[in-house]
Amino acid sequence: MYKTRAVVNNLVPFMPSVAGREKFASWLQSSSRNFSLNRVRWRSTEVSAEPFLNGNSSTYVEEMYNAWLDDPKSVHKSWDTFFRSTAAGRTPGFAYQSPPVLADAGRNHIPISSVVPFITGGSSLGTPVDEKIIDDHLAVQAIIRSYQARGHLVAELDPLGIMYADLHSKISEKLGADIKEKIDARSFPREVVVRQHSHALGERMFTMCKGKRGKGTELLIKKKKRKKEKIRGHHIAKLDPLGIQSADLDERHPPELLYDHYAFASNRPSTTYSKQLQRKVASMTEQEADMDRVFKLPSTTFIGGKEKALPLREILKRLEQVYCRHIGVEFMFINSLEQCNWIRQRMETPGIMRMSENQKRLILARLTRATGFEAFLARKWSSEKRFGLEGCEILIPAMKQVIDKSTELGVESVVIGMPHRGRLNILANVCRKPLESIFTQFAALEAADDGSGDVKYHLGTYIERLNRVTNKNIRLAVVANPSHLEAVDPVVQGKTRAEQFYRGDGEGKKVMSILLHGDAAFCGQGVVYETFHLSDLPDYTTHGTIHIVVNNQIGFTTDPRHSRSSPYCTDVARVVNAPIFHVNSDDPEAVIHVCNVAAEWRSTFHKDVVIDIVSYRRNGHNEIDEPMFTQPLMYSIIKKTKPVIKQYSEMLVKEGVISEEQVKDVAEKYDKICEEAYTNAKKETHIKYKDWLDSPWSGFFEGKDPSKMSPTGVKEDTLLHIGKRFSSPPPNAAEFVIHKGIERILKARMQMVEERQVDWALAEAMAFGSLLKEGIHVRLSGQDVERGTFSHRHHVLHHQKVDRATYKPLCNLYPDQAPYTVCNSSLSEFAVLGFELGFSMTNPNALVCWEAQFGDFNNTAQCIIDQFISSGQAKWVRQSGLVMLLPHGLEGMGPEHSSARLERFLQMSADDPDYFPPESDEFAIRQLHDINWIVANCSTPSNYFHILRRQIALPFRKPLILMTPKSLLRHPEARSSFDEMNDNTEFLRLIPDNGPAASNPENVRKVIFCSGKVYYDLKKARTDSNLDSDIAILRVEQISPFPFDLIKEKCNKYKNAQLVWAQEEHKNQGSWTYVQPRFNTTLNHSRPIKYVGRPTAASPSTGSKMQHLRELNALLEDAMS
Ligand SMILES: Cc1ncc(C[n+]2csc(CCOP(=O)(O)OP(=O)(O)O)c2C)c(N)n1
Repeated sequence: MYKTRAVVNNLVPFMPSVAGREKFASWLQSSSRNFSLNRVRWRSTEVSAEPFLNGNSSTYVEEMYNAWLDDPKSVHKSWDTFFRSTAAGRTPGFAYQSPPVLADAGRNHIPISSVVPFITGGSSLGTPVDEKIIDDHLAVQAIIRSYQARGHLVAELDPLGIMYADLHSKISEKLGADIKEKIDARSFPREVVVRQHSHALGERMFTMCKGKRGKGTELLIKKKKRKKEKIRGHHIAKLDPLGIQSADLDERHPPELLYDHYAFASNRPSTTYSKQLQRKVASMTEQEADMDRVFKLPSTTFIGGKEKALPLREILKRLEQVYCRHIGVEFMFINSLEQCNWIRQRMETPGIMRMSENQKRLILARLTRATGFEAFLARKWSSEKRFGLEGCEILIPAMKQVIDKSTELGVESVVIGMPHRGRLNILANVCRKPLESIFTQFAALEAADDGSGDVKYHLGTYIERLNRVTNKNIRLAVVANPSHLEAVDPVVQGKTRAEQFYRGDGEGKKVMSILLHGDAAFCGQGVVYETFHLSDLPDYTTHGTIHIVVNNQIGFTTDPRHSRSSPYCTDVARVVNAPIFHVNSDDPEAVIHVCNVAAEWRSTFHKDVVIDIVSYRRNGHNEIDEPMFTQPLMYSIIKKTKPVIKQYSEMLVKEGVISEEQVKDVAEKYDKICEEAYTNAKKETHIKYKDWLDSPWSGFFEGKDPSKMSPTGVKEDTLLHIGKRFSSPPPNAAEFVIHKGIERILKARMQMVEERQVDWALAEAMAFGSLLKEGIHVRLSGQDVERGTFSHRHHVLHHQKVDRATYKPLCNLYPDQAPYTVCNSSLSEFAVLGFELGFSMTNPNALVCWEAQFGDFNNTAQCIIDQFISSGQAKWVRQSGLVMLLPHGLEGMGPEHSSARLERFLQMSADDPDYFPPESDEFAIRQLHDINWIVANCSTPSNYFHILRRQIALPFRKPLILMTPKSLLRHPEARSSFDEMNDNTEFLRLIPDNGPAASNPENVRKVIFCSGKVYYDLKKARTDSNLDSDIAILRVEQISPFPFDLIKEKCNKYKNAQLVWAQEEHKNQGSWTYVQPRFNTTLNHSRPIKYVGRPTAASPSTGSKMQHLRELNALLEDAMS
C-alpha cells in the first residue's frame, strides 16, 4: 500500500493536468472537512491519518483514482462524478451521485454503484451515501487484508506449542488458552519454554498470539509509543535519493488482525487506525447483531467461494480457518496483485484443502516409510550418527508431493541440495536409492574404487526412475555436499541451470531444483542470501527453486532466539518476493497442501517459494547427543508429544479411511523390506564411491585413453578468422553506434591479427572461439567480465544510443558454432563460484570459467574452493574442468589488489613433494590425471591460449587455477605469434631461455627460475645489466603438478650454474614454499636452490608505491648479483 502510495506520490508531478488534481488521501480524511488542495500533502501524511489505505477497497479505489487522474474517461462515469465532486470540495458521503445506467462497461468501468449500494443497502439517484456504512464496509475489508497479511503471525504452526513465548516477559494471564493449557499440562516454569523472539519488536514487547479456533483471536500487546513510532517510521521514510523507488516494508505486528481490535465487540481503542475510524467502527459494532450483518466481499478474497457476500461472523470464521490454523502464509509483500490473488485463491477457496481418501492413504503410506526407515536404522545401528528425521518425518511425503506435482506439471529432472538432516531417508524414500547401498555404508567396508570418500550423509546420488504416481520418468540428483551448511545451494543452482541450458529448457519447465535447509543454517549462512540473489538474473536464474526448511526450532544446541535476529528463519527469502508457507508438521494434510501450492507456484510464475515445516527434533543433534543437557524443557515436551504417524493414523482410523490393522500391516510390510535389504547388504564386501556420483557423464569416459590428449594447436586459418571477427564492429555497423575508444581497440586488434600476433585478450578470444567452433560451449562468468575489470576484453559491445542493444563478437564467429555465454555476475564470489562449479558438473564438454575481479577476492568463496574444488573428486569421485581466473601480481596497488594467494592453492595441491614420478612419454598427462587440480601462472598469451584449450583436450577433467595478469594485458612484450598457437604447438609447462645463455649453457653462472609477470622485470634487469649470456631465466608456467622432469632436464643443462628461485611475492607467499622441496627432490638434494624475493610479511603487499618500487629493485638487484 505504501508502495502504491509512494509511486503515486512520485508520479503525480509528471501527470498531465486534469480537472481537480487533488491528492488522493484528502477525500478520505473525513475528519477534515476542508479539502483545500494545498493543505493536504502526501509526503507529510501520516499513515494513521489515512485509515482506509490499509483496506482492500482502498487499493481498488486508489486504482480508480489513478486511472481517473490519467484519463477521466477511463473509469466509469460514476467514479468520474465522484472524483470530480470530491475534488470540488464535497465530502465523501455527499460526493457520490448515482449516474444514469450506461451500457458497455469497459476495463476500468466497474461502477461505484456496484460497491456502494451493497454497503448502503442501495442508494437512489441523488441520495447521499451514509458515511458510517462506508466506514463499516471498509473496516471489514481491512480485516480481510489483515488476515491475509498477518494471519501467519497467529497461526498454530508449532507442534510443541513453545514457539512464541518471550523469555524476558512475564507470561500473561491472558495467554492464549490452548498454549496455556499445553504449558500447564506439562507443569513447567513457563518462562523457560521459549523458542523464538517475540515478533520484531524486541524485548520490551510481549506478544502472545493464540486463541480458540473460530472464536476470534486474542492479542496482547504492550508497547511504548516511542517504540511504535520507531517501528512504523519506515512506512513513511523517504528512502530513495532519486525519488524513483519505494519501499513496501511492512510492520510485522498485527493489532489490526484481530477483529476485536476494530472494536466490533467493544470500544477498545485501536492503536493502528485513526481515532475517527475507531469511533466509526465502534459505533457500528457495538451490538452483537453486527456480526450477522452481511458484507460484500472484495475481489481480493476468495473465502466466499460462489458467495459474493457473507455475514461478518462467517467472514471471520473463514479467515481464521485459512490463515490462523496450521498454515501461516506470508505473501502480501509480493509486488504483484496477480500473484497475491493467485495465492489467496489457493488458500481461501472453500474446501480447497479437502483430500480424497486415496490421497490420505498415500500420505500415511509415505509417512509410514519415513518413520519406519528411521526406526529401522535406530534399531540396527543404535550408536551410529545418521542425523535422523524423527520429529519431521513429514518431510518425506512433502518432498514426494512436490516432485509428484512438479512432474505432473512437466518437470522431468530434479536437482536436490540438502544438508545432513534426513538425508538417508530422502535417498531411500524419495530417490529410491536401493536400501542395500545405503545399509552397506554403515558397514566398515573397503572402497572398490579410488578416492578418499565421505561420510554417508554427505554423499550424492543420481537416479532415473518411473514416478508411479504420475507414471512419468523422472531423474533425481542429490548433489554431494560438505558439512558446510548451505554451501551446496549455489552449486545446485549452477547444475540445474546447466541442465536447463543444455536441454534448451529456457523457462525451467523440465528441470528444477529443490533446496532443503535447516532453520538455523537458512538464516545464519550468508550464502543463502547470495544464492537468492542469483534467482532472477538472466544468466543465473533456474526459473524458480522450491525451498523446504526443516524447521526443528533448534540449531545443534542453540535456540532460535540466540541464533537469529529475524522473526522467522525464512525472512531472507522475502528479498526476492518469494511466498513463504509456514506449516505445522503435525498436520500432514496442511503440509501436502502447501507442497501442491508451492509446486504450482513454481510452475506458474517460475519464481522461488519457501515451505517452512515447523517441527521438532526428537533426538539430539545426532543420535548420540543428549539434548536434555541444554534443552531440558523442550525435550520434556517432545517426549510427551505423539509422533505424527501416530496422530495421523489415529485420525484416519477415526475418519474411517483406514483400519487399525491396515496401519499395522503397512508398517510391517516396510519393515520386512528393510530386513531383506539388510540381509543382502551383509553379503557385500566392498562399497563403491561411484554408486554415489551425482553427475554421471555417460559416454564421456568410454573409449577414451586416459593417457592421450587431443592437440591444442589450431590451424592458422581458424586463428585468422576468429581474430578478424573479434576485431570487427557489428555487421550492421552503420546503425550500431559503438564508442570511439572501442573503435580504436578493434583497429589495434585487427592490426595485431594482420601481423599474426596476439595479446592476452586476443589469445583468450581465440581459445574460446576455436572451442566454440569445435562445438564446445564456453561460459565466462564473474564480476564485470563482459568488459573485463581491466577494460581489455570487450566481449560485449554496447550501442551508444540504444539501451540494451549489444553485440557479442564471439557469438557470431560461425553459423554452426556452440553457444557462447559471457555474463557479468552479482557481486558475490561464494555463490557465483559455487554456481559455476555446479554448471561445470553437468557437461564435461563445456569450458566454464569464473573470473575474480581481483584474485584477492577469491577467499570470500573459500568454502567452495576448499570443500568442493580442491577435494570434490577425492570425496565424491566427481570431476570438474572449472577454470578460475585470478588476476594476480604485485604492481604497487596495495595489499588488497595484489595477491590471489597462490600459496594457498599450491598448499592444497595433492602433489607429493618428495616423490619424483616415473619418467615416460606420458609423464605430464599422468601427473595431471593424478592431481586434484592444476595451478598455473602463464607469462605468454599463447600459453594462456593452450592451457584453456587443454582443459577440453584432456581425456578427464581437472579444475584449473590460473593466476592471470593485469599490467601484462597491455605489456608490449607480452605478445605471442600465431606460430606459437597453430598446429603442432602445445602448452609449455616450462618456457626455457631462448637467448644467448641457452646457446652456451656451460658458461651460464646463474639460472633463475620464476613464474608469471616477474619474468619481464627480470629479463629487463638482465639486459640492462648486460648479463644475457651469464644468466638464464626459465619460466615455470605450470607450477602444480610440478614439472619435475623438465626442471631436472634444465638443471642438467646448466650444470655449472647457481640455481635461484625468484618471485615477486613475499617469502611466505607465492610459490617458494611449494617449489623448494620439489627442487630438492628433483636434484636429489645435491644442488641448493636459493630464494630471491621479498622477505616474509603478514600482508601481501605494501600500500606505498615507493616502498613497492624499492622492494622490486632490491629483488632485481639480488637476482642479478
Ligand atoms: C557452515 C557450518 N557451520 C557450522 C556447522 C556445524 N553444525 C552442524 S549442524 C549444525 C546445526 C544446524 O542447525 P539447523 O540448520 O537448524 O539444522 P538441524 O541440524 O537442526 O537440522 C551446526 C551448527 C556446519 N556444519 N556448517
